[in-house]
Amino acid sequence: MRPMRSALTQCKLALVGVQGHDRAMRRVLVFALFMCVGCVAPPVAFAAGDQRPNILFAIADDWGLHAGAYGTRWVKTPGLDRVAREGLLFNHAYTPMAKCAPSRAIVLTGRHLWRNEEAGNHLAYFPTKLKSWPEVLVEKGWHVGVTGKGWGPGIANDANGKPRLITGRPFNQRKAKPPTPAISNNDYAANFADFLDAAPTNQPWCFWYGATEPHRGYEFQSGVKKGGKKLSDLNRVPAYWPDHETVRHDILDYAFEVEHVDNHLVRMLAELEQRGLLDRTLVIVTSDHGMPFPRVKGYAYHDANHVPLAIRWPRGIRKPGRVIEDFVDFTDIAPTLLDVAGIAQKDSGMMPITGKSWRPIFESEKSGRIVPERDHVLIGKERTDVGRPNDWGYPVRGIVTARHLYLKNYEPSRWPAGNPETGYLDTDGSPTKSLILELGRQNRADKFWQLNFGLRPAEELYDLTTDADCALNLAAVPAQAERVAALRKRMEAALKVQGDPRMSGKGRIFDEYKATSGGGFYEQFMRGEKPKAGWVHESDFEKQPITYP
Ligand SMILES: [Ca+2]
Repeated sequence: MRPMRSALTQCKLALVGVQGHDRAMRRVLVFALFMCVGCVAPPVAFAAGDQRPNILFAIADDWGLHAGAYGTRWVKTPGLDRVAREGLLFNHAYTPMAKCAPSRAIVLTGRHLWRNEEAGNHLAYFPTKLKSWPEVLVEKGWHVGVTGKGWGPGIANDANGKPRLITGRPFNQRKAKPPTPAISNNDYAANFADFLDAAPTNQPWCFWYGATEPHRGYEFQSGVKKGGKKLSDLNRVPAYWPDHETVRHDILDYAFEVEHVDNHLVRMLAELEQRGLLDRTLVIVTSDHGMPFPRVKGYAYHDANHVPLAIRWPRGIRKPGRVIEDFVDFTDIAPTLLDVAGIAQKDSGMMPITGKSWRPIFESEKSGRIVPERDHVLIGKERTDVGRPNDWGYPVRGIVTARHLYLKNYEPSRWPAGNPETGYLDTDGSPTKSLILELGRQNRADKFWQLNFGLRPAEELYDLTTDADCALNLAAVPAQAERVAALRKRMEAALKVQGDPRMSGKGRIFDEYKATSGGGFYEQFMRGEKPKAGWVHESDFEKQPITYP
């Protein structure tokens, strides 16, 4: 679904009143004085003077861990690669929830989905009490803007029912002819230039670049026909999909859209360089979650939650060019940005933040593991798309360590990808999905259909060192029983500390929150009505009941 594009263009609210202007001005003057008396600027930002950076936050839609900097041969990403080369590349960055709206809510609040109430779901009403860091920056006098997709899909209104500018004031006027009709006509980089033109010179700014690629749809075979790629460029296909020409095309079409995202990033970096702003800007490049393919987007496997992350900030990052092995996640973004903006969490008006600032990583000179306690992340999911009876979700919690992924599925009798008769709505329609569904119709024991659409046991365990694709569940192997119990215990202890409703038998609340659209889909469909689900294909709806082997 791409509802945010239209939602954003409809959003015509003016920027809310800029406060704290005088304070920002005073800081600029203090900094100017500091420079005038002949001091050399300190190498890191957290020393004396106003070194608050500008912030460019680039977040793609559904871009997995595929970039030149990560060794992917079939996608060209000079923008991300440059940010990594001249900054930091994170090998273990995760979203705790691999679906657009709940993932972005975690980015904005610094709190896991199980602490974000309705915003833990997809198609959600964003609670008024959850303030976002862009809203805080606006209050503190920053110039804050967004192009493309901010938070969504869902509804974020204030207490008076007025739409909130949760990621800043929209800059979407500039359009360009896209490389394929499936790609947005938003000229993101030109809109960034408009934003910079509108930025006052005496205050820092923050820009959210929310590309709507590589979200589906794709122009089929555009990777080969327009991107100059070859099917043989793919060195492998993940073990959970068939290595079929259709799947290879689908992956390369995704790659072509990734390159579109990166092209605009390259232009934005050049724009900053040309204006002499690049080195005083903190650039973060990431994605809300993995690929919009079966068993990835909307799931809780490694490829779903593992995201690209590169950060460039010459004034705040020591010894650029480092590769970081610490486990970091999206709850860390809010505290990091408040930290670099010089805003204490207690002065932010935000609900208590779970994550921790990346400042120790920025200021370290080490590569590899830096902060010892960053040795795992917690992940999970509640309701994503509609389509199950009673608008139920598929609740999961999990823990990722350097060696393992452990998952607990709380309702294993439910269909993980959504009900078959209602088109497996938790998985976007795609050539890969259609192919695997067809394999399932020919044989319900087909391993690909089972892996992508079949029922799951209550617990899953994967050894990431031998099975990064998470295709071989070890949870039922007797030799693993102790490990399963230890990971479950560790995960549940951490979730209890956070007050996760699932840990106190109140997890049903996530199923009871109303969806902003599509609620009651299953019941309407079963009554013979034709509720809309534009993100799947007509052929995704199973006509025959599933006879499970
Ligand atoms: Ca997304």
